[in-house]
Amino acid sequence: MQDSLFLRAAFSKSTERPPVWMMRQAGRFMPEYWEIKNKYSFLEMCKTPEIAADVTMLPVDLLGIDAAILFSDILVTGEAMGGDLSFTQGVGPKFANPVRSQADVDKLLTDVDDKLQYVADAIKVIQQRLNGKIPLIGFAGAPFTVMSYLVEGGSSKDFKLTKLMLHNHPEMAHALLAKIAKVTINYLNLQIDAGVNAVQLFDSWALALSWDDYHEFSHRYNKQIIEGLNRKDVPVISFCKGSSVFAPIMAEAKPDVVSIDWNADLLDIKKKLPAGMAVQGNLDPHILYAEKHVIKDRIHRLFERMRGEDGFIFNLGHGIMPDIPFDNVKYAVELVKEFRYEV
Ligand code: 1CP
Repeated sequence: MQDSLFLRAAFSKSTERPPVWMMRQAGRFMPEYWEIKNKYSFLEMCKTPEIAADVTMLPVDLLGIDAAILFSDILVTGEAMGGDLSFTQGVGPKFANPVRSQADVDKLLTDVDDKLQYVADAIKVIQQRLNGKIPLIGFAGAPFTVMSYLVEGGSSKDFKLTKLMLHNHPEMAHALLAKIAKVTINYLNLQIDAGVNAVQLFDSWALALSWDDYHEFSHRYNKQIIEGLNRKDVPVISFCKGSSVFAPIMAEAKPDVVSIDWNADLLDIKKKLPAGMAVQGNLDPHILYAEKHVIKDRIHRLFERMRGEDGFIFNLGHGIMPDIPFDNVKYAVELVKEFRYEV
């Protein structure tokens, strides 16, 4: 497994071409996903190991990607801590009991490994199905991003209540973030013990934060988490939207890979990181709506830019949108897999 393209690239070893996987590769853009989704609720899918495994395998079988990602969600930690979580089609995730006061924070549980055991069970089933073919990536939400859903009670455009808590009640925000961080360390270690080959920390909404707030309310906890992992030979990928600006700070937490949004020039970012730290990214997912010649041109441009660089995992700058045509995603994966640098 350590010889796989993905793990070699994650540890900045040389590869004949960049490995490819895509954030949200198992999801609504796939007709086969809907065949399963129409029969179960989203949380039932996550909590039934055989179904989670079926969905994890869809992009392995249909797209031929170089790494699988566990089918679950970043919000399962918030649920395990006591959040009343539901996912409704067209509405998205909701917490019916948002965290708005110190009493709400105090009520949240931190000893929740038992409640997340279904994830370990799913990982074991998935690894049997993968049978050593490609690595499996586990993941968790970063404390700031998970906090935003707990405080807002769902998705948000401006994170108004979350930022008000940071600014008016920083001690309350820190108490909440510290609790989520503790749960996240245990949760990712549980995934590592169950057999994932890499882990990714998703701080999707860090871009909402100012430079100082990012240090105080996001980076500090992400660093704690990365330091708390029993990494062994499991690489850690740190993703955030906002990484074009925050990547050098993200690197201080010492992940093996920094996953970059699409705003930055990937090579420029890589040069700002310590030697031996890999990058992942960073195609604008909207390119996958475009015509095939555009997709080809942009992927080849990115590869040309990264020519000669070890430690490059091809991915999108953020997740695949649900209405991106499946054929375009498949075409992009095939392009990457056929690519070889000409000498
Ligand atoms: O294929 C994969 O990537 C694995 C499964 C996966 C992952 C890694 C899912 C399944 N969710 C996630 C992570 C996740 N969930 C993130 C971080 C990545 C990102 O920024 O895209 C975030 C922010 C969430 C929260 C979430 N869960 C949303 C976003 C809402 C918002 O605020 O914009 C949504 C819609 C969900 C539900 C969900 N999670 C996953 C799927 C396939 C779905 C859709 C469920 C359905 O079919 O209705």
